[in-house]
Amino acid sequence: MSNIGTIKYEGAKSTNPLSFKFYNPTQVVGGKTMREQLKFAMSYWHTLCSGLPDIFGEGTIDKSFGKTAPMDIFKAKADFGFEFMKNLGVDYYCFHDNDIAPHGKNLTETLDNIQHMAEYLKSKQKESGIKLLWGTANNFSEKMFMSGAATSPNADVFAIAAAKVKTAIDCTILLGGTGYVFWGGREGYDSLLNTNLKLELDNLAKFLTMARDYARANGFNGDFYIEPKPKEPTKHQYDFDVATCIGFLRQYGLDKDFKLNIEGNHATLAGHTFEHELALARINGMFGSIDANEGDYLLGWDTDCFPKDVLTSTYVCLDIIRAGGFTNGGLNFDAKCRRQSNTIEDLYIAYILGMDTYALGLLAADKIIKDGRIDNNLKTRYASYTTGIGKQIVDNKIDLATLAKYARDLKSIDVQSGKQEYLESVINNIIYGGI
Ligand code: XUL
Ligand code: CO
Repeated sequence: MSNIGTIKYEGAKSTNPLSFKFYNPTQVVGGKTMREQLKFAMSYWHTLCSGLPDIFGEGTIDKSFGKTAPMDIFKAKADFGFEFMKNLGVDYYCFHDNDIAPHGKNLTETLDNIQHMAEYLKSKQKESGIKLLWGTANNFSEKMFMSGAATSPNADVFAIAAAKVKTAIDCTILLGGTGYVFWGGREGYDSLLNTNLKLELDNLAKFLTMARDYARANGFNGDFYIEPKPKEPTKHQYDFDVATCIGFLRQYGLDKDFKLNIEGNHATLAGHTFEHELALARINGMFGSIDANEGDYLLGWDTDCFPKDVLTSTYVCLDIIRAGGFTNGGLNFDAKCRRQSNTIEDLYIAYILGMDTYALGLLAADKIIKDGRIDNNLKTRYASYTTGIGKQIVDNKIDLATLAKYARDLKSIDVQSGKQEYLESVINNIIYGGI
């Protein structure tokens, strides 16, 4: 345990690193408190498990929390995690099956350990009021998953992955989780020379369908999420981006039960902005949950940095508001400290950074909406579709030949400026106007 106590809101003038400068949980923004709007969640894996290794070196922080026996270590992780969330006022958490319990000698022992620890987490939830946002299964770390899980060429691996997902779903239901995530892990390929693309994609859909049917039959009425990511670990991940996932889910009839868990760093790896992915999910009714983190402009992989970019958090919050806020989803910090930030104090400060960044984003997004200049410009830009020929197009009341005749009779055409720089200056004005 650390000796760091409750983190309080002290305002922007505070220089206390262990205080919120902008996140004021009880402050009402857009009709709800910041706490209700942002629904912050702790990622179990980064926060309680990762010792911060990189490919050139071992971990720099010990996360065994002073214990040596495997089960004691995992209980201590949970104890620390719940104290950490309570101190920060983080109301939710997310976990993979293997984050919460030690591996056993075989699959059955491992699954029993996970079930056992889920009971322990249930008692921790009860005494703290903290809730589970979503659960998932780690079907990518162990050697047997080297060629995928649901898309493994080996049917026994498919079965083991199914057993793990069944237990992870059971635990999610036990803990009252409102979401269940599938991040593809190693569901993808490196070479077509050894890959049966059609069978792998069909199998992936079959796997998700079985998981959906099992969970629904056992009382899970939350959302399933696919978490898109274009590459890493494989060269071609099947869940490349939001558009790819939506196409896949619709093709296999899964779009009624599945939404998307959208991660900032995954979006940029796919060559998109975070807000592009969110907006595309929203307009397709698939906006679910968020893994809030960011990449590093100079590094081309999933660096999982804590969010610090207020412009991005502003655009993300604009989209959350436009989606009507979170329902079953929330804002999970799928983020880790840099390898050199290897103290518990760094961990607190990293969450404070992330929470303040999103508080600023929410405040700015609310101002942008109330200011109205961005929305009004958008309305004016598309005004030609609200009357006359434009309205007929929108209402499906016109055909190609009639349009062609209309076009031939046009005397002049005036396409207005897109005013991008003006709009960007409005955003700067709203965000930084108070400096
Ligand atoms: C990997 C990643 C995962 C998922 C859950 O890039 O984001 O941690 O969020 O499996
Ligand atoms: Co993630």
